[in-house]
Amino acid sequence: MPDIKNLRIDGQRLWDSLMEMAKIGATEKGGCCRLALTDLDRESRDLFVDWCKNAGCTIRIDKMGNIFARRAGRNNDLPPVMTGSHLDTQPTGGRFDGVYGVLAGLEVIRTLNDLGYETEHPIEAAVWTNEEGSRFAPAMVSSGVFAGVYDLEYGLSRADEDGKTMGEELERIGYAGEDEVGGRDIHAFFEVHIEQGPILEEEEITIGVVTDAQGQRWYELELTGVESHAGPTPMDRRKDALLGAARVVELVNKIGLDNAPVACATVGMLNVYPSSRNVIPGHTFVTIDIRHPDDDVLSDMDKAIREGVAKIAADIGLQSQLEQIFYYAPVPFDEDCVKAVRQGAEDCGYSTRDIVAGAGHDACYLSQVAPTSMVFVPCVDGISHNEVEDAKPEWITAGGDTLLRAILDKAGHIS
Ligand code: HGY
Ligand code: MN
Ligand code: MN
Repeated sequence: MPDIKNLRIDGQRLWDSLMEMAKIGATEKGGCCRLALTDLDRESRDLFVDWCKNAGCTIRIDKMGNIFARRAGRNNDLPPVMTGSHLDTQPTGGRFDGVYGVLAGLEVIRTLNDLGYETEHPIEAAVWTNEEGSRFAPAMVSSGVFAGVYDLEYGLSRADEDGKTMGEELERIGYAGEDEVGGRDIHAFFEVHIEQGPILEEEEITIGVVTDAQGQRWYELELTGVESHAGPTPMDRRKDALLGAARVVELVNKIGLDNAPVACATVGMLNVYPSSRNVIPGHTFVTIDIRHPDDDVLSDMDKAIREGVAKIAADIGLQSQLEQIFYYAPVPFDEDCVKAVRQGAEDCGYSTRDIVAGAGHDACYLSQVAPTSMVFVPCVDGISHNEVEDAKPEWITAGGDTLLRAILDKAGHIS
């Protein structure tokens, strides 16, 4: 039985599993498009469940479609040590965002099986439904229900642009589970993920020890003016909703820059109505995403958005309806779990640095119900939410090795 100091995952097997999974929803440019609760999401879930069953896991699915693949421990009355992430992607997603954290959890289980390692606590590899918040807003909604941030009815009622709800789509793809969502003890939760930013690669650091995650707020803004003819309508008589949206894009960008260097502010969606060349747009729908690691600054940015939008609407003569649809405060991860990640990486000889997560992750909500931390690995050019998203096999292996160590630190390992 190898000493824990020499324990490593099978990096090639993890890489091969990632490439196999990447075939589901593969896009022309080498990325993945598996929107939440589509047939492709079902296919990826089915593959994951098959692989976990082959690894001797029992499978449980809850009412939000969250999947839990469990490897028994010596004492199954103890709460599990859990790891996991998401299989759903952005429309122009990559081969690693989310899925890496899911398959790294499976790789830990496969490795413990190979070694005949028994742990005191059971171990669970989880898949959280609709982490991305792309097809169904907001993001991380199912880990949010699990953590008690949202109730089940809210979660199941999230609808896509065609009005299809998560509840209907879970039924349709056969992942409307029976288990209650959350409300059970988790001994510790770890999520491994690509950084999705440039820091680790630029500094040539292999493992990011994630100490915190920045908070974020999402808004939906409807601007209503008056459709009118692009020809005879004098410029000073227009109530142009697209002009309003254009100024909002500028406003949001300025708020991000005004709170540099860490603030982020993005308009990701802009729908124009009626979107005809010779009609002055009467209506626009705009989404706003702002983030910051300091909750007070995030509040200041919120205030600047509300005041700025009101002024833009008044200047042009538009009606505006601004709704905040998502918010969570910056997350400090559990010190003990952070230490387990740092120690695990150092035991493997990997370079480390502390880092704050710029993206949202299910771990942000799990941290409300379990001691939690994350493991980051670099990604090429820091690019993610893009089909060219890429990572080096040695980075993927390093994150898996670190995850293995952190899990064993918490699960209690019996050789
Ligand atoms: O938006 C995010 O940070 C994550 O990708 N859901
Ligand atoms: Mn992700
Ligand atoms: Mn993502």
